[in-house]
Amino acid sequence: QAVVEYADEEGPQRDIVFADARSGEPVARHPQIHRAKTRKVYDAKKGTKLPGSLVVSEGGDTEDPVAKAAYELAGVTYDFYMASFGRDSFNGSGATIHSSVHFSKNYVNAFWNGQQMVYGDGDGYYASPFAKDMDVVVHELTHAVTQYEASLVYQNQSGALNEAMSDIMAAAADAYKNGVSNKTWLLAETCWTPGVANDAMRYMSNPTQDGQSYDYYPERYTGQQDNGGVHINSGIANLAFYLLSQGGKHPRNKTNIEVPALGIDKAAQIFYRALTNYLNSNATFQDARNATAQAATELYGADAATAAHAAWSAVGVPGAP
Ligand code: ASN
Ligand code: ZN
Repeated sequence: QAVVEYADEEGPQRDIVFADARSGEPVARHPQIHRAKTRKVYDAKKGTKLPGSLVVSEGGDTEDPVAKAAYELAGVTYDFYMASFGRDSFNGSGATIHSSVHFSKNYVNAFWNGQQMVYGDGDGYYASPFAKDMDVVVHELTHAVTQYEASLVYQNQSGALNEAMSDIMAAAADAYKNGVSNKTWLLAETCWTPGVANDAMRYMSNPTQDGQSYDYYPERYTGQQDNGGVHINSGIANLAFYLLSQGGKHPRNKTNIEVPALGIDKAAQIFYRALTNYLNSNATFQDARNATAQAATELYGADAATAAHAAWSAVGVPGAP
């Protein structure tokens, strides 16, 4: 798809033009969207009271490199969602993106709290400031998108799908910004273990490489930790997305299915359409299989749906065909 920029009496405008999957004809979507991003970043000053004091608003600047990163990367995330899906902020109608940095002390995490983004500075050993890592910013803001769309319940299989959508959109945004490379499939590599080169928090092309994630549905975690394994079983869907994008087989030969490569752009369109049109709050992996196959059919036709089915079969999620 292409972004068409022009000006009318209201000022600079931007429309998204997609090629119709069947006819190839250009179709302008969301021509009504003329909104721009609106960001606010706050300093929690190592406390836990939110949001803290305002340090930068839209169009402004700050000397604080962490606050500046939170601001800039919220902007990249907004631009990714607008350019890729014609989506105007996390709620689809221009909501202000609020972010707080310097949350708590030695805090090794970041999160979306239902209303805003919150970033720790890490402890300098396991992690450096999370707001400087684009994967983290897209991941957390995608939790907001999911909240407004499928509203996937944050436990068990629906929770693992919720987590995977956040990782998947982080990868897609990385490709949007930087092109596809091996780093596309690494998550939070910029902030994770600053003293260790070339590692990452998670690995989409080979999820078990992190020592905790799972990559094969029949072996999925069914215990109580981590809300029923939301950050563990997400690897199963992450790997399905990787295989649909890049093609190939299960990295540990759990199955022998060869998945055709659609490329990350089409794979991301398929998963986004599944998230926004078909998944409901208690969706399972089998529901995700069917939702992505349906979305693939509508966007790109029968061969893409076959590829989507193959991707889920490759990670052991049952279903027909
Ligand atoms: N950083 C974590 C996440 O977004 C925070 C959490 O566990 N909710 O998944
Ligand atoms: Zn998450």
